Amino acid sequence: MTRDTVRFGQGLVTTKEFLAEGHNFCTGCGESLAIRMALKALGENVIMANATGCAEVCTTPMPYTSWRIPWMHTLFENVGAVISGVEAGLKISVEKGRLQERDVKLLAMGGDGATSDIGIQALSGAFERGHDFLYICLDNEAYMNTGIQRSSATPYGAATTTAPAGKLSIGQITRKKNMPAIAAAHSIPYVATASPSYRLDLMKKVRKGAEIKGPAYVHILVPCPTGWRHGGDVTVEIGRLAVQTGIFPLYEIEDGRYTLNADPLELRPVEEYLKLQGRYRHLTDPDIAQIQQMVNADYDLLKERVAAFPK
Ligand SMILES: Cc1ncc(C[n+]2csc(CCOP(=O)(O)OP(=O)(O)O)c2C)c(N)n1
Ligand SMILES: [Mg+2]
Repeated sequence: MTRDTVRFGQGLVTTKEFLAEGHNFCTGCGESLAIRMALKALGENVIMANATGCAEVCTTPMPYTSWRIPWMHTLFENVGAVISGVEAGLKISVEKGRLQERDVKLLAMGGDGATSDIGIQALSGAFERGHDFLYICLDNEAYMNTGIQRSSATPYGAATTTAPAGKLSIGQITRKKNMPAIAAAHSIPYVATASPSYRLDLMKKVRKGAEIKGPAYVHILVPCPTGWRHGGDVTVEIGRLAVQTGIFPLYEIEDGRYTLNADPLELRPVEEYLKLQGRYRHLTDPDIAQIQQMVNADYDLLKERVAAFPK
């Protein structure tokens, strides 16, 4: 152990911060927490590409940057293609003898919109070609930096500016797209879900994903005080409740095999999670009962997948 490291599970993690202070993330932003943890897990030997979204807008107001690692901004839709190019370039450099070896990790990051909507084609291609990189989706369940518009990751019943709740509408009327399952369907070696409320679990998964050869995908649910309409002081609690209610279970999919990382013996009622957030304030008791049923069914399905691969 040196002055720059602290104990982390069986190993060590740096005390350095790679996302500098002075950024413009909102108070209590779950995304900024997740980024700090992920970068600590990876260390400084990393090249990162970042799709347009809160993480980019809040960190690089001209002429400043909060990134203490090599970082590039990509379009909203093409971070999967850009990281593919970086990886291919490094590979050629090794093949041509300009580099002895590739000793740098590659990280691509995008919001839920950049990942599950507009960037899914570029990401799918990168997975299919088998580039060696880690992709992190920071899922705050809407297009937040542009004004809380719904995405395909917005959950059923949540109010957004483009799926508002009212007399005739419950808000979002579609189900949340299952992006981890879509990533796993590419037969990539590693897929996981994570939460900044479970920080050691998050950091282990990020490190594992970056170290595994080939594409890896880590989907992180990040509470958003502005878009979800909750206080910045309950961000971590809301993240924990998402897991404990079964709304956002923590699991890994390795070569198609599912493992649950946190399996509460009894799930807490979804109402405990929903009632802390203004985006769900309009829900009636029957609406909440319906969401409870959906969550139970999804959780049962996940457990069936886990049970298919006994340890
Ligand atoms: C082709 C294109 N369409 C629209 C935009 C405007 N735009 C920038 S970021 C964004 C939404 C980002 O949402 P998400 O990926 O979920 O990231 P968040 O802001 O929530 O972190 C939109 C609509 C754009 N930059 N490019
Ligand atoms: Mg988003």
